[in-house]
Amino acid sequence: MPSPATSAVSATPRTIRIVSRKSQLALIQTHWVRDELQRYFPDFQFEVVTMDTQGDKVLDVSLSKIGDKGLFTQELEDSMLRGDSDFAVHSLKDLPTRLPAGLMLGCITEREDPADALVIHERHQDKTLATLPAGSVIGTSSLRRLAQLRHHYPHLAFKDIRGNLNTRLRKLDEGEYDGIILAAAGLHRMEMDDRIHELLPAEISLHAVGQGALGIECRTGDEDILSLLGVLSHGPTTSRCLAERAFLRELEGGCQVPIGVNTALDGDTLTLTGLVASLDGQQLIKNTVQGPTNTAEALGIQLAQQLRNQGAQAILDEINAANRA
Ligand code: DPM
Repeated sequence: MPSPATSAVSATPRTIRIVSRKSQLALIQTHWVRDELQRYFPDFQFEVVTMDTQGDKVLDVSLSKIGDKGLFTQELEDSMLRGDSDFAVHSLKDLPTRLPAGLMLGCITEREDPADALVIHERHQDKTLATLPAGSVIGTSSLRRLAQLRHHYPHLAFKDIRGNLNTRLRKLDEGEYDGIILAAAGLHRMEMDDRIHELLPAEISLHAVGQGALGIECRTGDEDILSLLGVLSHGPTTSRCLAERAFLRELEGGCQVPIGVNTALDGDTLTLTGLVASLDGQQLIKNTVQGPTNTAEALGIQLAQQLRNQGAQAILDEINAANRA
């Protein structure tokens, strides 16, 4: 990393307020950002302000039912817009693809492994998703995971699970589920890699848009903050995630629709694979596009249009109509 002396920042040293959710994972992520910035900019002071969001409060309703309009972000955004805080650290996958007026995605950090992972109950240590007994109950509230796993493992049963990572792991350990699906990245950040029983390859589960990366949101055009955040920005992750987010935005999807992606970078070539699935897992509509990294967002839009032509629109219309009903 460049030493603090070489990172040219025009901002005058002051106290910067970072707003965060209170969950253990959210705080681990926010504290990592704070500590990195403090190391680069020792003359600034970084303070963390915590808040609950609707997603933390409404725990008895499935994610797909409450919708995704800033479920985990709105209270933090209001705080920035009031001027009570300067930027927010989110799991990028929780940040809607359209942000409120006055706010922007200031920086995307280097991504962890974006794969989904199976955490299994100890009574099944010798099993995998493929070999679990018929009717075994897998916990997830992600329609994306549900649809793909139903497709590949029709012998399994699925049950909603909500709450932060610690709550979900407790519910699993207490025996309510035979296994649960979580993002490997979250487990890794909480130093719980040992709980990962099986990493799901892209052929089985395409991950969520932005999974494994952090998105830092700030006020539009706040040059002081943007110049600080620049040191945490990761070019390859940014290209991949901009393509993924353009794909999701073009499909107008959020938590309520089973949409998955995978991206790879080879030199200057970006490969984006995307999927729209029907809830019953019967239809998986999938395609791949490739092009130069500097056309990342155009690639996302192109892929969305291709999936529409392959029949994805009918699936999306059906799900959206059911959600409105
Ligand atoms: C969103 C989803 C989930 C979270 C839906 C999805 C998972 C819900 C579930 C939009 N946000 O992925 O299709 O399975 O019940 C969330 C997690 C992380 C960020 C936890 C997880 C950590 C990993 C990361 C919840 N948001 O997915 O296990 O930084 O990507």
